[in-house]
Amino acid sequence: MISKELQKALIEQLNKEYHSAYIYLGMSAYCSKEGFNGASHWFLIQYQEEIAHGMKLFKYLEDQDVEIQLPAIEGVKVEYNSFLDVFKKSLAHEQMMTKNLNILSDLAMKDKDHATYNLLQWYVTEQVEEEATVKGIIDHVKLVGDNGYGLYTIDKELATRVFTD
Ligand code: OFO
Repeated sequence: MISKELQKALIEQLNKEYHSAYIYLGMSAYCSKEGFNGASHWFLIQYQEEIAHGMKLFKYLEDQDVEIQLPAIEGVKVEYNSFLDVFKKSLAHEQMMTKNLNILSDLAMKDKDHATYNLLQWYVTEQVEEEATVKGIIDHVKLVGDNGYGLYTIDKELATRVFTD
């Protein structure tokens, strides 16, 4: 049985996963508007991944007989300053998610809730990959600066991303 405190925190995390998806949908819309169709596609895949993260948690909560609550998902912005800015904001968001997941893991560990701890480690590992990928993109964008052809090439590469989980 998951403790009440942890149940509440997991329900909040569920909302955060869907909110993340929504944030990425906004980022996708921004990139599309600016003509960065590859980046728009990349964020759309990111949106799908966050939905999958939410569904994984939703299924776990159901399996553990946690009473599901679905509070409102906060609205998001669709305006950013630049190609670089949108990826920087994406990284900052993922770093915040990593912090949350670490707090949740601490809570599961304190409760000696091995099943929940184990589930959370999947998310923690996923965060390492997500942060590294976004950092890599930021590095490339910084390298090309305002060079139009450079940005075009990065955008083209981002268009090749496929959905993995
Ligand atoms: Fe990218 O965050 Fe989900 O977990």
